Amino acid sequence: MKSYEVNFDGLVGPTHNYGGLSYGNVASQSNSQQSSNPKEAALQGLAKMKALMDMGFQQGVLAPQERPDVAALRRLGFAGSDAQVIQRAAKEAMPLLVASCSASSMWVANAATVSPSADTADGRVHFTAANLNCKYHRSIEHPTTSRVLGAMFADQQHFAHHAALPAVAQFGDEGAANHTRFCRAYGEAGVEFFVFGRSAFDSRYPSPQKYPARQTLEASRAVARLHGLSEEGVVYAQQNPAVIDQGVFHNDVIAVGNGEVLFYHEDAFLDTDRMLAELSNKIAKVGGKFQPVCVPRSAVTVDDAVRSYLFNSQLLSRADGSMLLIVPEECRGNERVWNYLQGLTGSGGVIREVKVFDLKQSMQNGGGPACLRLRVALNETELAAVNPGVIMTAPLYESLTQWVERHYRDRMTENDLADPQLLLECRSALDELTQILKLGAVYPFQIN
Ligand code: SUG
Repeated sequence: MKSYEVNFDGLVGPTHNYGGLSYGNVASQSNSQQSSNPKEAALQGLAKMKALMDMGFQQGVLAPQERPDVAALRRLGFAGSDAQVIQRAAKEAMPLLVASCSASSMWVANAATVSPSADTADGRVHFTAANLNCKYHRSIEHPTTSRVLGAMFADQQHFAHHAALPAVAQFGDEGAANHTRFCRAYGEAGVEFFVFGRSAFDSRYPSPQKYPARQTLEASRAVARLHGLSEEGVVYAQQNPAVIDQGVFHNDVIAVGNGEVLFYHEDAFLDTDRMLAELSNKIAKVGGKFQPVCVPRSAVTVDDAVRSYLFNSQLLSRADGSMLLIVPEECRGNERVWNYLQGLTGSGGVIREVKVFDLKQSMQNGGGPACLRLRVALNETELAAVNPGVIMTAPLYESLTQWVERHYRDRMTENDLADPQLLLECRSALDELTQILKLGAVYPFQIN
């Protein structure tokens, strides 16, 4: 049976702004308070989806969340009508209003961890929504994420959904941003690679000194258990705490894997040799031949990686077995990175082509091509069971583009977030979106 990797990209929501909300994420902090352009952000994301679809890849779309999150503000004690809740938050606690307006759900690599049916004990595709509990503005995403994923992958014969892990730092879980799967073919059993930043219960693992390690070993192990993965099908590795302190807040800022290939920076992990040997052995047991591609620090520094987002790229398999790397424009802007990429594609290795995309609106908040997509490996039968409303087609691209043109503002600052009119605009846009994507009622304003 045929199988595919389907990339579901997050559609950027209408409140996209630069809130400076993510301590440890260099771009988010350095662009704090700049004015953003939600319309441009959404169109840049849609252009990437369309381009990948046109290249013959399977492409889907994941809906944004209801923002401002008035219900979240009510839980923090702001009362009255919806407009009053927003006005009171703006007056008394602007940072909380900004957090409740974040369009951060666009970075769907953090929405969930997904295990394909070939790896799981019950032969279903498993999803665990990420609790994202390291940052308040992201911790409020998972209930809606679960409803949206449930509406996209509704068939219980093929899809199993798990609620987010307990919302405490000891089970900090950032979803697929710290998870990669290696396999010979998408429909065959693979090896799932979980990368954590620290251990909550075992002090033998070192922690970063400056910035938070968002993912714990205990969270990764819990997800593997929930998904029914076998011991033989899993490898755990620790992120180098020194790179977290340089701004590598997720492993997908310093490594990306696909098929039998791991493209990573020399400084990405602790105990790298042991990890590579374990990956090689376990991948061999499922019939694959592991191909690590290490980028030396002499060619690209960790700082280059953080600024250019070289590793936050999409590594895609082409029909001839070679691979294509989708990188952000910022890679072309960094001489060392760009030189490295020219050498890489010209070397006769597995990565043969690089395609560049302008994703500046998302990049300025620390979200590159890989952050914007959730990978779901599906066989033909499972793909047929996905809600067809969320699979990208030329007509869907057209209607989403027109929807963005109709509803989105082209400029957003902190002051705009305090405008109660914005809430009405967003709700009417999202109400229409759920019809376009055939999701049913998934947002709090549609349910309560
Ligand atoms: O969680 N930025 C996101 C970026 C997530 C990137 N995802 C992956 N690497 N997979 C974060 O730090 C910034 C929001 C603001 O500051 O307005 C933000 O949430």
